[in-house]
This record gives sequence, structure tokens and C-alpha cells, in this order.
Amino acid sequence: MTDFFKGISPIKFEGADSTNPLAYRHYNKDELVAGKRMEDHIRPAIAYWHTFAWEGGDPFGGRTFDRPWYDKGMEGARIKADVAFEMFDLLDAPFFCFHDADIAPEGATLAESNRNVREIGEIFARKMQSGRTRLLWGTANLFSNRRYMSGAATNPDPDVFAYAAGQVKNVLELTHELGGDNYVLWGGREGYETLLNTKIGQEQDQMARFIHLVIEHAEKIGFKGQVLIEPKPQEPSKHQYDYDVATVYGFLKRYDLDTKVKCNIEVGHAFLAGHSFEHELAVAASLGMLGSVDANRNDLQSGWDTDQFPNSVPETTLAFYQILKNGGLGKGGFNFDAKVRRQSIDPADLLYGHIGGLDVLARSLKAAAALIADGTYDKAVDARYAGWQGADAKAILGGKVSLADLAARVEKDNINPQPRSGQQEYLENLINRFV
Ligand code: ASC
Ligand code: MN
Repeated sequence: MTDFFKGISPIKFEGADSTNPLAYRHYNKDELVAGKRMEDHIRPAIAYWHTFAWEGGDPFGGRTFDRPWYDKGMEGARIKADVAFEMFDLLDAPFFCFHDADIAPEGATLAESNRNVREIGEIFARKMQSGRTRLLWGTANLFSNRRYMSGAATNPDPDVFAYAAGQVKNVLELTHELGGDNYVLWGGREGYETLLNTKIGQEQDQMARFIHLVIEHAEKIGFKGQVLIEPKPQEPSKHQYDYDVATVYGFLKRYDLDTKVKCNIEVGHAFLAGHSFEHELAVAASLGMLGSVDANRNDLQSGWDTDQFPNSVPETTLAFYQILKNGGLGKGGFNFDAKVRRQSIDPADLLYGHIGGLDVLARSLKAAAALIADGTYDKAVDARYAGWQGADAKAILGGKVSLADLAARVEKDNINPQPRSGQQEYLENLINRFV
């Protein structure tokens, strides 16, 4: 036991009336919602990087946090792992996520770096045997080291591609050995700063080849989890190739990867792409691409990916609606890709962030489930499309009618369509009854 969270007891569900800031007020993991335990709907995960590796820096200043594992190499990595699992236990977290560079320091060579990651991986394995926290997903950091400044798989230098492959092989195997449900291919710096020095077609071919190699290796080692891409339009590159869900789908389809890879959709990235989160979820669901979710929110004034904890029940309810209509997240979950602000320097702040985020998700889940159970909303939307249930309309969709047939019918029957209200305000009010 470390003394990092000294004096703090495990976080319990105390109900909506509780005034204890270190208690769940809505997240009650065993409560049944639409016939399934709340925890099994949400499958919440704690992100190792934001919680334990991020140091509170901004473009104007460095570290604001003071943690006992900083600047201590492998010894620090072991302390960090102890504190991480103590926090998972305090929050009663069913899942966590990690990337290689945030669990262990880089060595002088790829082999040494991978050994460091494996050593901490063995500590994880032991802790996972005695605790209840499982691995939602692992990933590799292919963007922090300067060797990756021009991308990893999309780098003009094939040696960088090979180096990245060596890192991903290691983390994919560790993810598999730890029983991870997913492996995420972060976009890193797969994109460009200036077209003046960039061959887009060449780089896309490289990225597709890399993903094929990952899929082949996953199959070879018997990894049964999902492989996911996380769409993001920019940051750190001026233009990222995995722009949004629709772009990722087109890319995967072109390279014959669309049945092998799904998306990990992040709230903040959706906003950066000019979409809402629920838009990205709905597009993914319609394409069979909905894999998992990175839960957070952006500060909408800053225009950056600020990775704050979710804090709006009305917004997250619309997201949960899409997820429930899709039949849930399956092997995916809600990874809190969120960090406390740089002035939130106390250990307790890490807990407040996750407690608040989980309570928001719990309320949103219940609101979306109630909205669906009530049925009025779904009926209203179905009614809008009811015309497509008719025999003539079905024949159109079934490809049995030509453009000339349609033109002839409009003339013969003297068809003159009358506009109908889209009822946006009615629907907004209806949804507000549930949040
Ligand atoms: C972020 C964020 C992630 C990672 C990923 C790196 O800012 O939200 O999930 O960095 O985009 O490729
Ligand atoms: Mn993310």
C-alpha cells in the first residue's frame, strides 16, 4: 500500500441525496437499467495516461502536479502501478486502459523499452489476479518520441515504420496476455503538417499496410478482441488522416479492412471535426463501425482537445440513446479519456473527476433508457418516415423502379408533395422530459 490516497475510503453509492463529495450519487453498478446492470452498460475504464502520466503542463509552463513516481525511472513506474491499482480499487473500476510509454520509461533501444513495458505488464497481471479491474484496451504511443515527428506508419522513412511495428507487436501481445477486450490504433501523428513535403497516396498505402500487419498478427496470436481506430481531424498534425468516422470507413473500405476494424469514438474529437458526438455514434452505428467510446468533453471556446470530464447530462443522454439503439457497446466501453485541470493538484481531484463523470454517465444512461421505454420519441421519428413503409416506396428502395417510372407516376397521379413540420422544438421538449 502506498500513502498516495491516505485517509480516503472506497467510493460507494450513497444515492442522489448524499452530500459526500467522495461518494457516487447516481452510479450504482448493480442497478438494472433496461434489464442489464449499469456497470455492464457503461463498462467504464480509467485512462492510465491522463490520470497518472500527465503532469499538468500547458504551452506556457511545465509540470504543476507533484507525484511520488516522477523522475524515478523503473522504480517510479512500479510506484505508479501501485497507485494506479489502488485508485482502481477505490473507484471500484471494472476496467482500465494504457499505452506503452505511460506505464514504463523508454530504454536506449526498442528491446529495452519493450522489456520495461513487459516488466510493468507482469505487475499488472499480478494485480489483476487479486483485484477486479480488467483491461478494456491497450495501445502504443507512436507520437511522443522525436523519431515519430513525421508520423509512424505514414513516415517517409521505412525504418520508422519498422520501429513502430516493433512497438505495436509488443503492446498487442501484452494486451492479449492481459485479456484485453480491444486494441486501439491511435492516430498519433498519422497526417501531415504541409502538403509541400507530403505524398498523401503513398502515406495512405503505408497506413493500410501497417493495419493489415496488425490484423494478421492479432489473428496469429489468437487475439479475440476488437481492433479499433480513433478518428480525430487534427492535433497534433495540422491534418490527421483518420479525420472522422465517415473518412475512416472510406479508408478501411478501400483497403479491404472494413470488416476487421471498428472505431473508438471520442467526444472531443467529434467536436474538432465539426460534428456532435451523437452524430459520430449514429454514423458509426449505421456503418457497423461502433466499437468503443472515449468519454470526455472539450471546452468549446478554446477550440482544442481539452479532454475534460463529461459534465452534461442532456448531451450525454443523446449519445446513450444512440448506443442503446445500437444494442450497446459489446466489447467496447467508456474510457475516461479525461484529465483534471492543471490547478487540480490533489490526489482527491483525480477521484472527483471520475466520480462526477460516472454519475453523469449513469444519469444519462437512465434518461436514454427511459426515453426509449416511453416510446413517444421513437414513434415520432418513425412517423416521419412512415411513407417509406408503403408498397410503392418499398419498390423504389428495392431497385424495382426506374427514374422514368417515377417521373411517369408523378405526372399520371398528379403527385404534389406537401411539406410537413420537422418538429424540432417539440422533440427537444420531449427529450427534456427525461433528462
Ligand atoms: C489525444 C486523445 C487521444 C490521444 C490520441 C493520440 O489527445 O484524445 O486519445 O491523444 O489522439 O493519437
Ligand atoms: Mn482519446
